[in-house]
Amino acid sequence: MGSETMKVSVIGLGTMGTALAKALLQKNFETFVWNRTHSKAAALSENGARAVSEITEAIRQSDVIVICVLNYEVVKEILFPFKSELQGKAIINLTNGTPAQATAVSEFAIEAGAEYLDGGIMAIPPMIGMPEAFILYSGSGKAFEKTQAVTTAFGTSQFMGTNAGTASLIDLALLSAMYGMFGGYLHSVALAKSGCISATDFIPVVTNWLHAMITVLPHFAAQIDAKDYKLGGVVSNLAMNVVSFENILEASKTQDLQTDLMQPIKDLLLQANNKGFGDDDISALIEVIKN
Ligand code: FVH
Repeated sequence: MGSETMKVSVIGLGTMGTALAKALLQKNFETFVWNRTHSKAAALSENGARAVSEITEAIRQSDVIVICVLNYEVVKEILFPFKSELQGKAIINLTNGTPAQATAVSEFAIEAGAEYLDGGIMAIPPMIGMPEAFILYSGSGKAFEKTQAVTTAFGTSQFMGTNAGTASLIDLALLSAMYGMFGGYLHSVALAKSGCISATDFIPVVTNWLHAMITVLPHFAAQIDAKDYKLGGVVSNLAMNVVSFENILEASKTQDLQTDLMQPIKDLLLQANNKGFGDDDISALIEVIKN
């Protein structure tokens, strides 16, 4: 179905929901919008959206329901009372949550006779509508096929399979990588600034370093998949990293910095060292993280 024939409702018009609705309007979808705070829906009328004041109306008007709200508690509050209205609809839930929450909403949708697609948005609102906006989906393959014009309007999509929880899992995995990098970066800036190097001057140094370290990840990935942390040759043995961490912690304390971000990594490295992974690459730390 093309954008000229498909009606889409967007439920939730926060920063992200508004960007999603605008992307649909740009592609000429007939777009219905509902938000708890009605003024946000009314504001989108200027862009051609059809603001509705009742959730039931948003559901009844369209074949495709996009929901993007604060969390899954809100998703349930909004959708669960209208189970009988959802028969035959395709639901695309782009709210951030856990795999278990995605699975629970998927089960509800299937019982209601709807097709359910769970999505993880790996982009910020200004990117929506551009190819750089990468969105992971999982759940109903039929819904993914049927709504391809909609998902393409949002950005670049990747279908991760029929387990509704997979998109959330990978979303959270990618966010973990991001928060780890942000946390490490912020600690590194605090150290640099304690030596009177401005955050701006530090940028080329730190970004060059992070780019270089990203190239080591495929080496670690091969070791992790093989459970052989010497595979391909050890580049950064774990025992040596424990010592580096002691230096980071000691210097940070001397510079009067909190070490709360870094201390847990040192503790995990020590655990791995004590378990006999000292001669292995630092990728062996995954054996401790896996519990
Ligand atoms: N913005 C971002 O950078 C990230 C990018 C990746 C994906 N996330 C996830 O998207 C979901 C929505 O995020 P958002 O940025 O739109 O969030 P807000 O601007 O804070 O809007 C929240 C919307 O949720 C509505 N809402 C909250 N509580 C209720 C409730 N009890 N009943 C009904 N609606 C509720 C809120 O309504 P209102 O306050 O305007 O009335 C907004 O529509 C989120 O999962 C991110 O993790 C965004």
